[in-house]
Amino acid sequence: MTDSVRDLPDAEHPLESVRTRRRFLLEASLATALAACGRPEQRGGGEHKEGAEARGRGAPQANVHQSRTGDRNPDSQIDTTLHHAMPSSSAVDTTTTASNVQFHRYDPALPPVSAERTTRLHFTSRDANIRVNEDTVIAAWTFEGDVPGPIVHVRQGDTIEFTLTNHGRIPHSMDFHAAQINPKTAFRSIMPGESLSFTFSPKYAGVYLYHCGTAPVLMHLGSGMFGALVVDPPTPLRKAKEFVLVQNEYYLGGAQNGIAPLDYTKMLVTLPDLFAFNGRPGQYDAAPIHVKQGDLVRFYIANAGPTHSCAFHVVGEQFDTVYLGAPPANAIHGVQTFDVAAGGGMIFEMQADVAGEFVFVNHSFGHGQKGAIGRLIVDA
Ligand SMILES: [Cu+2]
Repeated sequence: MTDSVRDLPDAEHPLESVRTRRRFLLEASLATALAACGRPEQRGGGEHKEGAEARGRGAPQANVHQSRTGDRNPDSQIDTTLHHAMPSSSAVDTTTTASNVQFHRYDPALPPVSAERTTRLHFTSRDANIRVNEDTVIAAWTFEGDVPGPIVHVRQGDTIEFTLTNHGRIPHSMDFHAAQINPKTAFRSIMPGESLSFTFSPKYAGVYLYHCGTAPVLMHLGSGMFGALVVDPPTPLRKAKEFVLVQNEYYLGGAQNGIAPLDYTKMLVTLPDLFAFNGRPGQYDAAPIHVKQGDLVRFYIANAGPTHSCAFHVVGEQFDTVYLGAPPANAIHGVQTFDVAAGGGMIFEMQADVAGEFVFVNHSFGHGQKGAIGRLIVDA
């Protein structure tokens, strides 16, 4: 039970009757479920850094490779069982303190696309303490130790060979919104120490969320397990200064050693403490994004939520083009603000023809005020 609900006796808490029923089901089923999972096994080999490897173009087909333990958990209902055993907040590692956790700015620049047509990704899921601003360090669950996880950049029709290795303390999984694949196998949860691999080929261009899909998804998304995958169309869009912004919400529990867990009960209430672009509230206000006058600026906006939308707006500018779906089609022009749904992604373009300082913001202003805000400096 977290600080925020500690003052309510369990029996009086509105969620507690649900929890009591769940606990009963848990106790009846957890032992069976864990027995079915067997012992975690470490997958050998593999690379731990994002990389690319040419495999020829061919006609890639979505494909799932089971790890050696994979066939023991073919039914994603295991998630439903396991999630009852989860804590109501991410756990704080009390062997460290917030003062040991340094801030780093998350680079919003879209990395260049590889010349190779096959991208091999090996992500680890792992716990990490992240300083999100001067006052706040969170006990996050992450892909690759950061929030968001790495920005991935490929082209439509490329092959992505993906492996997840779970270095966390609870089950995790991976759900790529750019994939068309059987989620019951590819997006299933794996236990700590296990790996799973699957292959897919993005059918459409755009900016797509990826996230942990382990139940309750709200808790895993809300604890930092998300990132963005940018898919270029076969004919590249016009040359531009390109930036990726992933919006998310934070729901903070009571800090221990200055480190705040993420609080599931607050996530259910859906009143966030903080909003952020790329995991750190206001980081691009403190250290703005720079372009030159005359540049075409392209923002890839993905919204991790877990709950609220992002009314993306640039003060003093208009979007010449917003791609609601796969570019270069699905374009609307002359747009002041457009809502990117939780779990969605859209591409926003503006010609930086006026020099100055332009605030970009979630124009649902209570949310902008809580950190979904930054500055674009157009240098003359
Ligand atoms: Cu997870």
